[in-house]
Amino acid sequence: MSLKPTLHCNLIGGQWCEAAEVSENINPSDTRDVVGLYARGGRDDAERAVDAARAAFPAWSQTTPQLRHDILARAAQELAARKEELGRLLSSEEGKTLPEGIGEVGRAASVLAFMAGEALRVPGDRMAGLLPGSETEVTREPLGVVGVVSPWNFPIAIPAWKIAPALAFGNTVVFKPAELVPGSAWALVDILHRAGLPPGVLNLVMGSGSQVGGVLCSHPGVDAISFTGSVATGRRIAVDCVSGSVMKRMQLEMGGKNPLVVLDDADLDMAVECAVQGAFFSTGQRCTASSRFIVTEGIHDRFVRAVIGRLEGLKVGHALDAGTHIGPVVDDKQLQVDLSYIAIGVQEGARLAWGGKPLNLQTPGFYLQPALFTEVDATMRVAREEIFGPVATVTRVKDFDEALHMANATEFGLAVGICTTSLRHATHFKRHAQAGIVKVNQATSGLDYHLPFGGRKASSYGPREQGRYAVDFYTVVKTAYTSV
Ligand code: UN1
Repeated sequence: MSLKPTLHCNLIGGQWCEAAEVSENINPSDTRDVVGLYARGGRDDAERAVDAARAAFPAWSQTTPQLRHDILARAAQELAARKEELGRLLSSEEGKTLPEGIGEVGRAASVLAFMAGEALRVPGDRMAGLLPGSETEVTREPLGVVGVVSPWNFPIAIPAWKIAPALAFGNTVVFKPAELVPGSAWALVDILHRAGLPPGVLNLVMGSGSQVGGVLCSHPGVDAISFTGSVATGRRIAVDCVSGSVMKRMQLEMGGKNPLVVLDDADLDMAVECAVQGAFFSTGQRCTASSRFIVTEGIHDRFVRAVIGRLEGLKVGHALDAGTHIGPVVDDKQLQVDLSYIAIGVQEGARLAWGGKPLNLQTPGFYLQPALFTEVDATMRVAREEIFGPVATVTRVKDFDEALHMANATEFGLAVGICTTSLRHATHFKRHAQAGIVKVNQATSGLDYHLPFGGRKASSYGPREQGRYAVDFYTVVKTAYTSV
């Protein structure tokens, strides 16, 4: 038996390839634990991967839907069968709790199974043309090479919901996962590769955003970019995507500052569950997390007391420990961001009603108590800027109208929620919320994989991800006219 730890390589043109550098995948629950060693590719690797994806495209785009279905369905089965093992890997590298990690792998398997079916359901239209005898057809074709750039907070589900539709509709892919979580990405690619993808159809290049991501967004051989990450990176990608000779199609999923409105008539227990689940589980590291609780006067004090009561019962700890409710922050950089915002909130005059302290536990990790700010004015930075950690603010409002206005008064527009028993208010809120996703009596985060996902304003750019709507991004429409 070799003592040398296995190096997980990039996949380029069907070959597992080493790279000039190697990175250690560190467990945020215990920084002494190296989860694995992963190749760290550079610009050359990315360029070779784009060439391989281009070369594979003509044949792959002509494969039958049945073949593409079968490969995705096989991969879905393996992923589902290995969800405990891969959930452990995911939780070890990202820090979400084991049930959350296993749940995410299960979700990725469901995405693959759903998208396998979508390969068989590519829609089209046939209509009478306007000239005598003219027949028209509207068909959809694959785009070409898709660059997938994914974030660290959903290390397997987000790659799955970008890669699976790309492949289902006949595109080839170069995939650059987030540097912090190469393990889940590698496992997903390995499974898809062994499920029968021809060489070059799916390429994996682990490496930095500036090098690998930079090549994908500027290379004329890439037709489209699907990205999830920060607004700042999204904007840079957008500029790169339109600056080259080929203007690339883009799907950018970025930040959120998602409100949860709680009205006087809400079921208090339900509102507290929605708030705590939406804001603090998965360590608040979800672009759909509720970070602004907007609460009407009559329920405000009871709501705050009950949320604090619930937070008191939550254990922050090692992601793999059975009793843990909230895992660590993903890394030191993000922890420092969270702590700096907590300090900013205090300076701005908000009241830190609960938590917000870093914790020293048995294992060295990036542990942070969830933080709840009250007496928050909507103009404060903690109420306006995305923090991406377990930090939420409570702002008191007079009535529903003020709550709705405040919910919409943000540059973001991803997910919004309301807790109410009033059909009138729920309906009005659904109609007037300026967001891609509206939840009534449900946490803002946690989404169904068969429904479209995406936001408005600074949160998103381009067509929706997921469900049947994925076809709009991953195919290009052709309109044919025929006279006989
Ligand atoms: C969820 O809330 O279940 O990066 C999914 C994110 C989103 C996905 C959220 N793109 O947090």
